[in-house]
Amino acid sequence: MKQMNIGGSEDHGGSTRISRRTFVKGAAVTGAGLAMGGPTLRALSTDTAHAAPGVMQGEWKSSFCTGCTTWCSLQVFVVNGRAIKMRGHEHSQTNSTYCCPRAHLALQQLYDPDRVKTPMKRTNPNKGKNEDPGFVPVSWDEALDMLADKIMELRDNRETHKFVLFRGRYTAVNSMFYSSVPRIIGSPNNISHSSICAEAEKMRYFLDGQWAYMQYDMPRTRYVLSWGADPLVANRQVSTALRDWGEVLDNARICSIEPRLSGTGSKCDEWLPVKPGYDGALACAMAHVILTEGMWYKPFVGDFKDGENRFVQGETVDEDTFEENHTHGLVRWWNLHVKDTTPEWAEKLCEVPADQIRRVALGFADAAPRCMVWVGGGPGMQPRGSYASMATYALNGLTGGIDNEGGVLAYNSNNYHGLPSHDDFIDSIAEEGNQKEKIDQRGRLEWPNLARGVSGGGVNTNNVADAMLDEDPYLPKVGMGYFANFNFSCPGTQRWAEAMKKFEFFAHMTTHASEMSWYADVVLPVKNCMYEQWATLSHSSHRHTSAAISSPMVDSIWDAKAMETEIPWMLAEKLAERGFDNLLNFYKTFKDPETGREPTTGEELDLYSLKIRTQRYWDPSKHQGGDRFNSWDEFKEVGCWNSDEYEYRHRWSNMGTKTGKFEFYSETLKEALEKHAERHNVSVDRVLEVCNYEARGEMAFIPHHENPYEWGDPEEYPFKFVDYKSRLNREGRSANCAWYNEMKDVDPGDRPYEDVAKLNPRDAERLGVKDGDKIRLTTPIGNIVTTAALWEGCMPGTVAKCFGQGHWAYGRYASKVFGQEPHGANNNDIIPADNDRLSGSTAFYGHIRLKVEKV
Ligand SMILES: Nc1nc2c(c(=O)[nH]1)N[C@H]1C(S)=C(S)[C@@H](COP(=O)(O)OP(=O)(O)OC[C@H]3O[C@@H](n4cnc5c(=O)[nH]c(N)nc54)[C@H](O)[C@@H]3O)O[C@H]1N2
Ligand SMILES: Nc1nc2c(c(=O)[nH]1)N[C@H]1C(S)=C(S)[C@@H](COP(=O)(O)OP(=O)(O)OC[C@H]3O[C@@H](n4cnc5c(=O)[nH]c(N)nc54)[C@H](O)[C@@H]3O)O[C@H]1N2
Ligand code: SF4
Ligand SMILES: [Mo]
Repeated sequence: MKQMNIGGSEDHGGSTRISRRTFVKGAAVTGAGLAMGGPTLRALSTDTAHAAPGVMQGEWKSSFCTGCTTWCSLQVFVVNGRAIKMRGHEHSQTNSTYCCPRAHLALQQLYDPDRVKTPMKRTNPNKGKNEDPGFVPVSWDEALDMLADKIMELRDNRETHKFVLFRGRYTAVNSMFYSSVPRIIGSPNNISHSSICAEAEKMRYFLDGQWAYMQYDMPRTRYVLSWGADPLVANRQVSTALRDWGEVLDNARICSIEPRLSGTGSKCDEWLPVKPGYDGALACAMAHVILTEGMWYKPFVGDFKDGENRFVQGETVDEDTFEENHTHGLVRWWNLHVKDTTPEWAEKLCEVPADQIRRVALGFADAAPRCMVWVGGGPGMQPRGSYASMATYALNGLTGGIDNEGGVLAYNSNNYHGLPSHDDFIDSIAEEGNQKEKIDQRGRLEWPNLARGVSGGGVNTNNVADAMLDEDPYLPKVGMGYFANFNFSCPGTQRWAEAMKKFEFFAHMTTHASEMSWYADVVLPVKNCMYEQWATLSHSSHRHTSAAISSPMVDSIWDAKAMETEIPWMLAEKLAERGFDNLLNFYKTFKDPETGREPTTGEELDLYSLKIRTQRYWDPSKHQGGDRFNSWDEFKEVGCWNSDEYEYRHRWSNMGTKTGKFEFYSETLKEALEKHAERHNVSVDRVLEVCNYEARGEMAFIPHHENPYEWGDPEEYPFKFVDYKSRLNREGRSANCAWYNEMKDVDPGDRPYEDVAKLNPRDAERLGVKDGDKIRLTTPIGNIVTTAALWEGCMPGTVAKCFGQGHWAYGRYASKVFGQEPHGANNNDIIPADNDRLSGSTAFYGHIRLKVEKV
């Protein structure tokens, strides 16, 4: 009944902004006038009669942000067809009017003079880093004719599986392109970037059934362990965190567990500098303290039947003496591992002092259940990282900080309406092609990729380069890529430089020419989906989901098309001209839900697919909860739908694991691993051996410490590398924004216009390196030259450097000389390609040894 609480003072953190937002929401509910906010906004509105002198006249338009996986709902101030300012969406119950600094960079991306302005084709048949592609402008017709011919050749030769579609970021209608185009053509190869993104963190699935991102109940929490995550800078609640953090600092204790002083670390109570790769030991030691001290949260976990705590260091416990409530396997976890994981044992490994481990563990448990471990990619995205990722997350189970006030919550259920199915448009040629093994080798013995517990359930993005180089299972011939730049974003970039040469034909759909475009045969300019087309994205934070739409709100400057709708429509027309009309017929089923009209152009498909996707919000006959709008026009005006509020504890004993409980001994992982082993006719131990884990036997099914697997001999490569995201990174895409360079010192330890590597002053002194010196960082796979910055926020023995710069083929700021010389250096040139094979995740941390030399 939240919607009806017009002007009420809901407890969202006690700020007055709520009442205004609720007021606006109430207006939508009752269908009354859609007021666009208070007097200040009115002065900024199109209502010229009320505009204050000197105030720019324009309109706040609904949009969302693709800057990171937070996907905030945003608004854009548009004046005379130009976007000039960003803010959070006043109608969202999630980030409200807050946005992070990266939202503003989106304006510079939109108006970047280095955008691709028209389709281009390659004139130099040779491909390679040192081969200028010789791009020349072509018409859309010519570019798509070339692509359609290549696809028809695959169909004629019955080798449609040799078509590959790479996807990075996307919008909520992506399946109509990403899933449907390959399947209708006849290829199993839609390859997303997920495994270079966040799969290891999702190993929480094997404890609580969530193969998903999480939200965090910041206003109510009393203790935060920010673990290999930097919530004020990265991760997936940034705008909400920026709004709520002051309150969290007032009400809660915050500890940052990271090898470097992060943005969040500089705004917290305590920093636990953990040696890279030893998070599993630290987490298990905390669990040991919580159990031996009898501090677990009994209403969630349960207790000894007679109330006597038998968790004594080194002693096994009879499982029958303990009765669990909403958890499973606590005593088995204790007996197999945690009974021995004392803080003193962990200190030797992770270098965090034992008394600090003890104190933090007790403080954390004392706040239970209003406490949370906010697990980021740090502990998990490492070879063998799955088990550390699970170990850090297990503390949420011990303290009941899961699905509870002040704890870790799942996302609110997604309320988008489904899109039409492509099943009726798969012909026999396509069916045959779709049966072929996927190019990324997922599901093979050495690639369990256990997304959602399924053997081969998750993608293997970075392995595609090796698979192509080995032509195993086969060599793809025709590729398309959109919103992706694996030549830059995947560790071991050298492999992609070679692999991309092997495509007979590659089409890159992009706003900016990039390293991947360099290997393309045609470059297709796409619209910026935040401003230039119809689109939607949704996200959860603050116990709500909000889904916002964008629209063609600015005057388009270049000849660009919408990536997931207009371009595939045009391709479908070209294929139909060549006698293959299945894709076009499929898109014709995307009828306007208001009028029943079939789309006749790509623009119409763009609009109708959005209307279908959001139909539950604006069509009362389809309503399934949350904000209620009475018509498309009414929804379009507001542009943002909010779900009902998240209900605490609804997942307790209903977790989506095999037992329905929070599993400290994971029956769910056991089943998944056994199925994968069975598929290959081997034992689970053999799977673990092939996949480079230390665990054998029952250890395979519990969170535990594994020694990090490292590349490079410690004698030759004495340092460890700490890679992380910049506060200004819009993933790999913002480095050509002037503001990015100018304001780079918003990252602690960084410098404007520089791409520095940070060293602890004590290490630097030993090496004779001074601040500002040029240094070479060398790992077993390569080296980069960069500028040294001496910084106490870097643990001795480590080198910390932001990911994001070092583009050699982006724009005028990102590259010194386009196509030749980068500005700064790409971390992925020195990060060896390795994986956490259970999750399928690419490794970015823990395994990278390096040496540092003055040049
Ligand atoms: N600013 C910004 N925010 C973003 C993005 C962005 O590009 N820029 N991208 C979005 C995307 S796509 C994603 S997937 C999410 C990812 O969100 P996160 O998973 O939170 O990713 P990172 O910020 O890379 O966090 C990894 C952290 O691990 C730390 N770390 C490195 N090694 C270790 C280690 O051994 N142990 C521990 N404990 N920590 C370690 C690093 O210092 C870093 O802070 O972020 C999203 N948010
Ligand atoms: N070392 C290191 N590597 C990382 C990470 C890290 O933290 N450290 N982070 C990883 C993570 S979490 C992720 S998700 C990946 C991301 O990596 P990718 O999925 O490869 O995506 P990006 O590099 O963000 O951008 C891809 C390309 O999209 C194009 N582009 C830019 N703007 C737009 C637009 O508005 N629309 C369209 N259609 N195209 C556009 C440009 O060609 C750009 O190069 O990188 C991963 N790589
Ligand atoms: S947190 Fe991410 S999605 Fe939200 S405004 Fe910042 S960059 Fe955009
Ligand atoms: Mo990501």
